[in-house]
Amino acid sequence: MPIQIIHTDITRLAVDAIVNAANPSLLGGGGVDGAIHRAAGPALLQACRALPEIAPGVRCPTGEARITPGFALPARWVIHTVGPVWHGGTQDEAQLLERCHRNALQLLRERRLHTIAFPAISCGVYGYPAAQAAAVAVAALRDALATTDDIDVTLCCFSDVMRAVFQHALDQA
Ligand code: AR6
Repeated sequence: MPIQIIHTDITRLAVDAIVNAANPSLLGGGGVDGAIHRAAGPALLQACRALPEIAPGVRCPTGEARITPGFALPARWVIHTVGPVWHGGTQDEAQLLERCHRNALQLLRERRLHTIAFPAISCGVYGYPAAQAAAVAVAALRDALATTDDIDVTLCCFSDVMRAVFQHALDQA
C-alpha cells in the first residue's frame, strides 16, 4: 500500500527519509523540528548550517525542500521542508503545502530512495486547519505517486485525533 497513516513519534521510524516541518532558517525550532534535532544529535544542526543561505537567514524558502543525513536517527536521511503559515487561506497556503510534499518526494526520487514518512506539515505552530491540510497532503501525494510504484509513504500523526483526520482525507480521496 503506497500511503499508510500511523500514530507515532516520527523520530522512531527506520525509513529511508523522514520529513521535517522546519522553518526557513533550518536551524531548529519547536514541535517536530525540535524533536528531530534532539534525536539526530548536534551533527544535524551543523549539516543544516552548512547549507547555503539564499537570503539572509533563509536556507529553505516556504514550499521548497533540502536534504541532510539523519545522523543518530534510525532514518538515513532528513528532508527538511517549510510549510506555509496559515493566513486564512488567502496567501496560496494550499499550493505551498502541496509543493512541500511534491518537492520532498522529488528529493527522495533523485536519491533513489523508497520509503518516506511525513509529519502533519503546518498543522502545529503554523496553524493550518488539520482537515484542510490533510486533504491537500493526500491529494499531492496521490498525484505524485501515480507514476511510481516503488515509493512507500507513511503519514505520521502525533495524536489519534490527527490520525483520524488524515485517515478520513485518505478515505475521501
Ligand atoms: N513526531 C510526529 N509528529 C510530531 C512530533 C513528532 N515527534 N512532534 C510534533 N508533531 P509543528 P508546523 C506534530 O508545530 O506547524 C517549528 O518550531 C504536531 O503535533 O511541529 O509546520 C519549526 O521550526 C503537528 O501535528 O510544525 C517551525 O518554526 C505537526 O507535527 C514551525 O514549528 C506539525 O507541527 C513549523 O510549524
